[in-house]
Amino acid sequence: MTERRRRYIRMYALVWFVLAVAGDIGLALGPTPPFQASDLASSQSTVIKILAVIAWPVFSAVVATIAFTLFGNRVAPHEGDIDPGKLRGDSRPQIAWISASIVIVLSLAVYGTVALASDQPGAGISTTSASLRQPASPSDPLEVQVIAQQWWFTYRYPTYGGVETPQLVIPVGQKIQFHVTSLDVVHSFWFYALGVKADAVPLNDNVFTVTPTQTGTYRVQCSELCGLWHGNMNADDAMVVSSSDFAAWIQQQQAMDAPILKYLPAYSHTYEPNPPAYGT
Ligand SMILES: [Cu+2]
Repeated sequence: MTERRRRYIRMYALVWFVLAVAGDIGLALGPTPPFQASDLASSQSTVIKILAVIAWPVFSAVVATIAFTLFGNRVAPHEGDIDPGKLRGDSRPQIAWISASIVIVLSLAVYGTVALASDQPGAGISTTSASLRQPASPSDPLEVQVIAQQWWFTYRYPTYGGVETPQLVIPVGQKIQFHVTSLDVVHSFWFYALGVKADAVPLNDNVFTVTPTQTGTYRVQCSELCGLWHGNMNADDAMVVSSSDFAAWIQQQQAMDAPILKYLPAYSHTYEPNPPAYGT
């Protein structure tokens, strides 16, 4: 290896190292995404941070390689031909590249799978039948149904007589079991602050559990292109409130909804589209 080449590799390593370390310090100490309002959201922030810290040095290596290939490898006319080095037949960089890729990909796959499994025990498509439940004990999750339809969301609370509301209000510190379904096309329920996004599919009951940890007013929106007014399918009035405020609110909703409740279909985890879109 010529002295020029050694200097070149040392310079490359130094630039990569500085880029990687500076970026990683920034990522580790910098602000996390502003979705911290639930148990799920905090663990997602941690996962995103760890993935970013691992990915940044790889990204820096790619950028440094492109920069050095473009600018560092130039040859002045008077220098004549130089040997650029060969990868073929040199197993060291090949083995290093393949082993590093295997280690990074496999460890991220294991980490991601474990994090996902521990966040969402029992999540997925529900097979239980729906029923109007008695008010939950504090340890029981509060069931809240999200019904997507062109082009808004409504919410039903089976614990409170199946009352349906256009606004989402949930109590802080209480485990909430969302049941997401749709009346027409595929939508997606995205409650950014809670760190949850769930597909709303007709005739499917998509279940996930989350415990909100901060009171506040939040945005929910549809994140699946669902027709002409998809862009308007959002609301800034989803609220996480204290349990006494929730009790007062749900009582008020029940009183308001009482005259029309009998016209609603019975509470169910899915609803037949009307007119039926499936079969005849
Ligand atoms: Cu939608």
